[in-house]
Amino acid sequence: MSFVEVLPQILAPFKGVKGVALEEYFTSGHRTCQGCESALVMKLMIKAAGDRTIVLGSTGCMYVANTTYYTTPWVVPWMHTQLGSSGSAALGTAAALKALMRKGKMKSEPINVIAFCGDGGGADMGLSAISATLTHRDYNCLILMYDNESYANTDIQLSGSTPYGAYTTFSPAGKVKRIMHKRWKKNMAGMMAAGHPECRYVATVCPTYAVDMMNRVRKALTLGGPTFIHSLDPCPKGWDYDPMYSHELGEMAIKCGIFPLYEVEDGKLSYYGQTKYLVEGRTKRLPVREYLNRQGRFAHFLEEDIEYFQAKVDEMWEKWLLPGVLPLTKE
Ligand SMILES: Cc1ncc(C[n+]2csc(CCOP(=O)(O)OP(=O)(O)O)c2C)c(N)n1
Ligand code: SF4
Ligand SMILES: [Mg+2]
Repeated sequence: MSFVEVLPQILAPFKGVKGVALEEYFTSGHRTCQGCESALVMKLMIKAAGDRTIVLGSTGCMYVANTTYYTTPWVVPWMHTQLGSSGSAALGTAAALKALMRKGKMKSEPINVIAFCGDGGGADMGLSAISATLTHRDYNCLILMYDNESYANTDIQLSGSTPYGAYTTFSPAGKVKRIMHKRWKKNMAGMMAAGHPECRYVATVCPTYAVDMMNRVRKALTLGGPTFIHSLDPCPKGWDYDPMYSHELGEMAIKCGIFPLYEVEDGKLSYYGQTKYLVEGRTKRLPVREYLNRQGRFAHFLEEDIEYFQAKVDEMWEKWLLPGVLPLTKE
């Protein structure tokens, strides 16, 4: 039996909006909320990947609202997988393709495998499966975690990715206890980058910056091996704002430095987009106040809560060994 190496697809970066492919593979037929940025992530992700792609989706809004009985917006092969299993679904599919090609049961060609998960399914429930997949250098698969900062599909419960103090159905603000959720958000991309030496590529993205986002997906797929992308997706329902402000909130999250944009390729870190300007001192970080005030989930915040939030973000930038990426401090 001869060994067949399954090469990744070579996907050159899109050069600006005009260079973006016109074809859509996530079309009409979904029932996500108006202004849902996670749906936009799906659309951009598959536009970037192209039609020779298999998409695997773990349970969550992007499964449930996208596959209402007999309807789906997906034009490429798509499969639902269990909530915590985006990692195993990605690895299993990549391994199956490789085996079928090795046995001559299907044509040997590069096929993208992308498994997506929400923050509940990825940063909490499926963390071990994602971690395991990122140790398998021999398989080409991308795991994309779309982070709407809650278990949204089951009515906005708190996840490890929910920001400090946010109102969720598990952390409602009350008269006795104003702040129910006192933990800082999990650092998912930093954790994946720092802890998985076999993982070729980790990136953070935000769909507000669509071309940048698509080019990170294209780079991950082109590099091959196991790769991971974390996107921050404003969610009008969970974050409680008018859907018309989705893009604006994404932009503010980046410009406030709450969610730094960076990529780690074979262990080498580089910042990009607005975050690069912040790191280079070309622009100043916006205060978090307006970002918080624009969202109903922080409506119970008093001045001291805003100040605490700001101090924590300042710490990410001023004290962390790699600003916004690695929460270690030097002696
Ligand atoms: C093992 C398991 N536990 C609980 C559920 C119920 N459930 C379905 S979707 C969902 C929320 C998932 O949250 P997240 O992964 O963040 O995706 P989102 O809904 O926010 O898009 C939950 C808890 C389930 N489907 N499977
Ligand atoms: S609840 Fe949030 S993530 Fe879910 S469909 Fe609505 S906007 Fe999208
Ligand atoms: Mg979620």
